[in-house]
Amino acid sequence: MYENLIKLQTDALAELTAVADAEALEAWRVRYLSRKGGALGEAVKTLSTLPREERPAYGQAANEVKAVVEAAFAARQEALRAAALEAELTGSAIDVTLPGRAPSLGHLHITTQALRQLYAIFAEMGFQVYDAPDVETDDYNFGLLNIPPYHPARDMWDTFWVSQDATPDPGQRALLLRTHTSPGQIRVMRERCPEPIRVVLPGKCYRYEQISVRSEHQFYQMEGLAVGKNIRLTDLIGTLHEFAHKLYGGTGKLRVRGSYFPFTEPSIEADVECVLCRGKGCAVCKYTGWLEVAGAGMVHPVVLRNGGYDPDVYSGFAFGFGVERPSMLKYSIHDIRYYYGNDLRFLGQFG
Ligand code: FA5
Repeated sequence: MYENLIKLQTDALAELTAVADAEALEAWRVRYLSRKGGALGEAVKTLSTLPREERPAYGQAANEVKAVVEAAFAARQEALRAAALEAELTGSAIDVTLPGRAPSLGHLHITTQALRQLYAIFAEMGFQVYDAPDVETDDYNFGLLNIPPYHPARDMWDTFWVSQDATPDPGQRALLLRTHTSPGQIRVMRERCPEPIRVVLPGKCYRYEQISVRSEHQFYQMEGLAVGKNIRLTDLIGTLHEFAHKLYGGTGKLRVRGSYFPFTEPSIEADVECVLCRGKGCAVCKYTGWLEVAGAGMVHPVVLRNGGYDPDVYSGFAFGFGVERPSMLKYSIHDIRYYYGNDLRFLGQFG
């Protein structure tokens, strides 16, 4: 055997046992097995300096050393990889006995909850739910409700216009986002005439107005409409009384005041006794002891006729109120802008 090869094999194997990580292993590989300048390659090169007859034996010995050293390298590499894997598995072990993190569940929006409570209250009084569109014509939102073009009462509802087509009848074609749920009155009357009607019409309304703690440019209203023979103002007041009693509890004391809406005659506004101070006077009711809850009245004969009902035979009542404001009172929410700000810290309180 050739001494230089034996020494090379002994040194290489001894150094390999001392190799403790991948970095040291790579340095070892470069030192012994690298094609350029590796000790083994250099030893093989000395072959050409030997006498011709010694070369086959030297070549065979060099190959044997190479096989031993390469096998030792592969074994060390595998051992280091297994050790690294073991360390990783034991170091960051997952404790499967720990309790899991519960995924947070969604829930109904505060407005949806309020709407459902209102549906239930009115369902007990025999009111069905009727859905009408958000995008309306000028005619349904105003004209057919007895508010013709240029009527000053239009100033009561600042409007988002969607289109204003120049047609022979602009009132008919101009599109807008409904400013209140009242246009649904005409739709349901035209659909059901001459049957009697008892419906509530919930939905989003849109107004081009200054946003404040009490006013949003998008908010929900709920409309009520009853049409039939011999429907009277006392039926309206009784219905509002029952509604206030069920929604606000307590004595549910209700009072009505004369008011004005172009589509009702007579028109009233209904107030309930303040739910917070029970009529004594507080900041929420502005020290009056009363809270306004709804605009209402007997359906105007013009509106009944526009819906297809003969006002000499039929009569009806209608009312409309905001959906957010009652829940603001119930939960003492002082700013309507929280409702649609999508802040989960607010919404999550009503799960
Ligand atoms: C109306 O919209 C009438 N259509 C109601 C009505 C229906 C009267 C049927 C007679 C017969 P008013 O503009 O007052 O009325 O609005 C009714 C309610 O909607 C208000 O009392 C309030 O609770 C709510 N509301 C109105 N504007 C806003 C707003 N910008 N933000 C939040 N709520 C609003």
